[in-house]
Amino acid sequence: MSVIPVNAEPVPMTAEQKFVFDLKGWLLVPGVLEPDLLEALREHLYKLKQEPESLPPYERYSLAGPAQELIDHPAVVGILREIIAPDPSPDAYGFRCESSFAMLRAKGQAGSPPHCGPIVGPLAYRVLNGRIWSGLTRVVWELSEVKKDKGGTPIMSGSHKSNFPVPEAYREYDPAMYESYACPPASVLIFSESCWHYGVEWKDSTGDRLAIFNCYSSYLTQWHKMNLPAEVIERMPAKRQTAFRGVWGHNFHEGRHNDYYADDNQAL
Ligand SMILES: O=C(O)CCC(=O)C(=O)O
Repeated sequence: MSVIPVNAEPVPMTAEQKFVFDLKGWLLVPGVLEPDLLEALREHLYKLKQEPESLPPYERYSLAGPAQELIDHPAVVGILREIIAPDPSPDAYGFRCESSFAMLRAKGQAGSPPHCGPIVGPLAYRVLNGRIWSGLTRVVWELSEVKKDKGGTPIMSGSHKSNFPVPEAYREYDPAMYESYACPPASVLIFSESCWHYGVEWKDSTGDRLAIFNCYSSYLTQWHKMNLPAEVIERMPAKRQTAFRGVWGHNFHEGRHNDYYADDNQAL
């Protein structure tokens, strides 16, 4: 895939991407961000990590400033509609962005040991009638080049729908079991949190790993406690705001479906 402008129409998920996502539990879309946006994101992230007071308070978040463009970037909207939920109306997304963090990882630093998210219940991965439900989905924007076996977030492909518990031996990092990837900066990695994955040590001495980790679920489910103030969401376009709405389906009392964001309809 090539660079996709922020104002482009969402790129539909292809049949091949759907096959790969279902098979492995993850998908890599290389080099989709425009160079100017990439630059702005890298600058935002360094400020956020190293001099947050240089940003206005409402921009001190990995979902604010230029990073708010990533929430519904056209490179991921088409995919999220397929693996989480279609838009319930033209003015609302079917997905919610429920948490986010920025990563600046220097050579020698590592993240969490191998782990996975929910494997049963409403946030677990499943497929029915050809429709994917990736209950808890991680979208990682890689803002630095990632070299194979030198960093990134290796994933145990297929573990999102394993029928047997992952043996103890594979709950430690094993490069034969956890698949690494390589990509240029401006790429996006999308994976089911039900996959085992690993915050492996960054081994590249040519630069830090800069990445933004956003997490999504349906407007009907929630894992993470919301931690984004309303003053940040207020600065977003109306449809983007719906990614932060409350978690419910239908209000029989008011005869209203949950397809809007408002002061009294924010995720908790
Ligand atoms: O540190 C990393 O690369 C992985 C972060 C992680 O574990 C997660 O997204 O759940």
